[in-house]
Amino acid sequence: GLDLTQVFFKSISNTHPPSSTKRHTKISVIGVGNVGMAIAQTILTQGLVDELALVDAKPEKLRGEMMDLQHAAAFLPRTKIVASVNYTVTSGSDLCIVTAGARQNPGESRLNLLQSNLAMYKGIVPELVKYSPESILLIVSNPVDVLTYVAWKLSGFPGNRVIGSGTNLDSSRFRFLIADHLDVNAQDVQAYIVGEHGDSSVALWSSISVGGVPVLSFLERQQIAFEKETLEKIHKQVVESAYEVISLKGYTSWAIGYSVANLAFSIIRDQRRIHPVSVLAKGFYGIDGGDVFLSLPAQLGRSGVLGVTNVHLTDEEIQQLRNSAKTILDVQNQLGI
Ligand code: 6V0
Repeated sequence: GLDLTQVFFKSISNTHPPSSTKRHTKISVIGVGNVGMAIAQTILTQGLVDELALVDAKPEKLRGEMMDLQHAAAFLPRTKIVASVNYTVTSGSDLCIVTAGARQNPGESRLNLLQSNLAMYKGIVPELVKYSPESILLIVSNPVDVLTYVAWKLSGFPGNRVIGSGTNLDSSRFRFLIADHLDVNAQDVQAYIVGEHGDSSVALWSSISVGGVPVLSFLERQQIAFEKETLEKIHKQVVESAYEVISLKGYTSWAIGYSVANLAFSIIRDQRRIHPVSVLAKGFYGIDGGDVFLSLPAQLGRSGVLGVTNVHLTDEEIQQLRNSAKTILDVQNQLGI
């Protein structure tokens, strides 16, 4: 019969040099729920990888989501999209993003999800390691800090290759609210929330700046009524915002999608940008007492975590960070892994 491919490409293939030697890049997303799909679609819009693999426990939903994304091919940078309940499909991934797991019901805390998600991770992480032994693991399921520790333990990977999305999302919520308050662009607001992704997170007030202007000292110098109260309200709003969105729409998806795709970009494209993400924190900022993952401003690149920046913390901030570490360690110690 007629080989359409040959007919179509006959005249073109001879005039082009052999295809480039550019490395094939691949990301796998485990769990195609609200969060996994928001991440997957944002990655696609960025043309970040050559191949995107999706895995979920529900084959029909998985196939439906794969087809729905594939049907957008005419509007997107070219990306091969594959999906299976079998982990062979993830083979050779540069980055594996895990979003599988139970999510919070309205009013439920993140820590409450631990037992069911722990059992799930015992099934997922060894499979990812088997098919992509050189990959970087990026953990999103909650409670994200403890599950990042779990993934590190189960994978046997070095600490620099296991990262939790951590307070990257909290920090972007923080930047939005500060920007909204000051009527500036959120991209010009530098502000970090560190520690646990959740109720004990720590806002680093002393390092907030807008367009290079340190906010706190500026306000003090200008003798503008000190806005500490407003700022504290903003942090409280950040902590409550996930609960609020969940009670309103049932889950969160768009902001976590963009925030994780942004991390994936920094890693795959070796951007060496600094993100507040969950990393092996033992030894930093006086955190001791055990191997604990929590968010610190970390530099990310092609080999994962390149380092942790030395932000100046006030004594109060250091104390809060240690308390946050203790909250996570207390949970971890009950895991028995
Ligand atoms: P969802 O919409 O219920 O999706 C979860 C998906 O996981 C479903 O499609 C399930 O079929 C799938 N799944 C269940 N078990 C397995 C398994 N063993 N293997 C593969 N897939 C499986 O939940 P949603 O997408 O809303 O949330 C996913 C997780 O992300 C939850 O744990 C959330 O708490 C967490 N989030 C973390 C955030 C962060 O900032 N780190 C932010 C938002 C949500």
